[in-house]
Amino acid sequence: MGLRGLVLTLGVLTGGRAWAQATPPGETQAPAVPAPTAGAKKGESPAAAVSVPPSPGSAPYVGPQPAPPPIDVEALRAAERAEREAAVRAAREEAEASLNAEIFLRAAETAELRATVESLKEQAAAAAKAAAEAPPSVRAARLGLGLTGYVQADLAFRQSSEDQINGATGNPLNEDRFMIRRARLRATLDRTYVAGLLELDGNTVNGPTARIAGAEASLRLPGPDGDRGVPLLMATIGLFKIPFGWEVIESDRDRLFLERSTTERALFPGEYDVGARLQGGWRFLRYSVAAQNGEPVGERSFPLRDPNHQKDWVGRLGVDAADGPVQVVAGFSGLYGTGLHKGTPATKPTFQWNDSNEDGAIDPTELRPVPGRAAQPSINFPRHGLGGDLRIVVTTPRLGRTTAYGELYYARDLDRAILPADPTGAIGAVGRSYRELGWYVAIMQDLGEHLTVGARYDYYDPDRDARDSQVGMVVPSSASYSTLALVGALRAPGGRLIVEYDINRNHLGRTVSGVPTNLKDNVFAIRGEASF
Ligand SMILES: [Ca+2]
Ligand SMILES: [Ca+2]
Repeated sequence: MGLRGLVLTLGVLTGGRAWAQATPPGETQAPAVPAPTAGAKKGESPAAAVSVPPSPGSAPYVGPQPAPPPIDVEALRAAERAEREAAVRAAREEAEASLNAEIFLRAAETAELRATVESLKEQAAAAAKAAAEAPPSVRAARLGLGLTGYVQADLAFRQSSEDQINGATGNPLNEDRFMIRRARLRATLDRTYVAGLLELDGNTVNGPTARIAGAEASLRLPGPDGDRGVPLLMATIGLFKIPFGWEVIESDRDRLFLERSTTERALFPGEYDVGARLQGGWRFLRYSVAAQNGEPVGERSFPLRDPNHQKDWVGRLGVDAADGPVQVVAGFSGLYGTGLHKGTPATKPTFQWNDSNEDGAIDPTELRPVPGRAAQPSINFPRHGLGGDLRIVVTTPRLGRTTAYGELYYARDLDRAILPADPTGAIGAVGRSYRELGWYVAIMQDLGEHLTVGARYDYYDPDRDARDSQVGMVVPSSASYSTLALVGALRAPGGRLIVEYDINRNHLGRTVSGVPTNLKDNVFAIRGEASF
């Protein structure tokens, strides 16, 4: 381009000069030649091109030499100059064109860059505006914070509901109602060697209630899978679920059935108790052992407190193995603890009037002295429970998960909610042990991504030695409860809509002839659940 033009110009110039030097003016040998054309190669001698040798046959000329034609030097120089100027002009034009092209290119690039910068500026402004209008993020003092929560709101219809008040407890007998069953907020701390948890619960089961649900502080030794896997050893102190069986420790937000089985609600009411726990796993083995106060949240007299210094020892040893689409969880559990019979204060002697003839007047025979009674001390009694659980989960690609599980409970004087045990010989106590037996089997089936159905049958006998008095005779009786729960759930990542029908069987009713019979108590319930 420009460079080549310059080189060409220089070549022309040097060639021209060489030719001018080789043929000085006045030389006879070289005739006048036309100026080399612009296409002449550099270095080509113009003299060689014009030498004409004499023809061999001609006679030698002996006369005076004709004067050579005069060489027009000025014309030659003018031609040379014109040629040089043309070359320079061409080179300049070529350079100018190249420069113009360069300038045009640069201008286009600059425009493009400017447009890019403007666009980036707009994006930055939009991002800044969005950030300014965004909701505040959760701040935490430590890394590893987790925040989850859910709401379970129920609408239930129960056959045994009556628009009456229970005289003993003062609670309404009507259970056809809307209810916030659980509204939980849970914050967790998850570090390599330290873990923590705080869970709060709100509900309207017995009126508006806000309470602590879980609180744990843990030290842990991570297993081979690191922080996310099961720790080799984790030592926890705080408020946590009683580590017995499967159902007690199952998360409420995972369970398909609205409530746990009757046995679980009798033996471990409320699930949570305060204590210390060691738990962990190695490969497929799982273990958990805890010492707890022995008075769970749902216990009636001293929930989450401890009226005696003995602690309840409870633990579970099990396996959790997965092979392809099949997962098996199984374990044995045991509990040994100490319950308390509440003592009574001393009473003074009193008079009692019993209007036996119902005339509204005091007759001397209706007055009766009631002697005072000394205070009765509280009495401890032992209690224990054993359990086994098995759960099999099979995942099929299209259908989803099929889960079959069951659990068996055998216990003595462990009931703390439905038929509380009190085997001591104190006044007002039952005076004998209750042997409790309960079990359930359940199956759940996913039907695609958004539908799950399930059925569960559970049985609970709070007193296997129950007797009944009929026509003056004591006869064996049953105090058992059984429930068939049928449930269907519509689920999405953020929540579930669950419909459940419970067919309850009990022995709380009496026939007209006085024989214990079923008290109609079926329940239909709808639950809306939202979770994050
Ligand atoms: Ca205790
Ligand atoms: Ca009377």
